Amino acid sequence: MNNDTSSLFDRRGFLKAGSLTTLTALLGTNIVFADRLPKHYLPLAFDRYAGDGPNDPMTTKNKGLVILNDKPWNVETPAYLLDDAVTPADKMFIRNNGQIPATIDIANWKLTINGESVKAPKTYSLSELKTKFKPYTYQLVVECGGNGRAGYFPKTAGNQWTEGGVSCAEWTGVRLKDILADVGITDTAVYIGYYGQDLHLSGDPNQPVISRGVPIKKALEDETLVAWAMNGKDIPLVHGYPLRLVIGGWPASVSGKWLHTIAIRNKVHDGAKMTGKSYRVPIHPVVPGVDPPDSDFKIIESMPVKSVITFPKTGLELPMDKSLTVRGHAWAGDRLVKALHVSTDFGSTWQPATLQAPKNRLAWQQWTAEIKLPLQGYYEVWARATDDAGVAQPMVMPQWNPEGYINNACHRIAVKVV
Ligand SMILES: Nc1nc2c(c(=O)[nH]1)N[C@H]1C(S)=C(S)[C@@H](COP(=O)(O)O)O[C@H]1N2
Ligand SMILES: [Mo]
Repeated sequence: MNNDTSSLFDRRGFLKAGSLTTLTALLGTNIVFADRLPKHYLPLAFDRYAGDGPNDPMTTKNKGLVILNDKPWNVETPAYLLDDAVTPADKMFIRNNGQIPATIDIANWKLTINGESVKAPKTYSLSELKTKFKPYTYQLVVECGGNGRAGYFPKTAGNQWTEGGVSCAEWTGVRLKDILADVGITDTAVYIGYYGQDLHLSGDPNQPVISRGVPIKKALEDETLVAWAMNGKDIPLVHGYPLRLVIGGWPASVSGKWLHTIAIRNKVHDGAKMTGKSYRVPIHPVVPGVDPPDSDFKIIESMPVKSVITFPKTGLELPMDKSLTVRGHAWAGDRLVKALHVSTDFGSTWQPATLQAPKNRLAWQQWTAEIKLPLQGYYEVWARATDDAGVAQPMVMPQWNPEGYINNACHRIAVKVV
């Protein structure tokens, strides 16, 4: 049970009187046998929260997503719900640092390009963006830098993502490089930084929520999009409507939602969550539990090679003598995935899976493997991807880091042959 819901219980693990009122209000009806709820038991309706209003992202999500936090909304997708080649909106994880904008003035939405390294600032309306530049569509992997955090020991603070802080949707928009060519940038440009319209949790409009970016070289890649559509439709509000910066392969925190401004900086961008330890890892490996000074940290750039098993769901019971086709996705930040292997004997032996090419650069790749499980009993299926530089996923926890980022350990599922 997550921290957020544990506050509903008293020290002995029984629902607090006030909590029962809250739960009843959210449900819209009473819990008949509330007095018989076991200790620490949160009714399933809340574990798989159904949503309660127009600005509540869960009203647009399928049941089965897991709420890690609702202030701000952080919702993860269990691995088996990531089975689609292109992640649909209702199965896309949510990571917010502040409040979802309460109102979007779509008629007056503008994108401004400014900063030290533009010849002159320039502003575009949405319709100018859509008509002035050629649109492109790419499938792009968007993975939270904290995906996998739950696998670190000792535990690190933050949302305890397991495998599901990742998506690969089809984004449509214009290339940032085309916009910047139109604006005109100078050769002092080093970095970009985005600004979005979300509000700080405190409600203070002067407090920035998050403003991150990438080096100018990454910003000028073909696949770096200023997008207005996801999977052929308007971007859902919770994922950044009406405009979003989408940069595949790097921590998803660089893909700014509710985008209204991009600054072209003559130095490494210093917006909210660019500095200190945010989205940074120690320069040198550290002993687990040791937190070095900020100056010993570097910004996370390309995400490491990783894969997920999306079928079957962990816990499958398989009749004896039935073969099983296991499948999933693999991705490797700016790199290509070159091979995917599976093991059913805890990593003693590995067999190659069939691996597809990505739809485009920075998209994830589908894989399948036919496995045979010879005897009755408990098995685990492990999947391990290798990138085109020969780097493979670690089977166990990779280098621990104080903020719990970039855990790319192999995904495993349990299968029982009965
Ligand atoms: N404006 C804005 N953009 C943002 C964020 C945010 O809080 N505000 N969160 C970032 C982080 S940390 C992640 S992981 C992704 C999550 O994108 P999603 O909610 O569409 O899956 O959005 C990024 N872009
Ligand atoms: Mo994130």
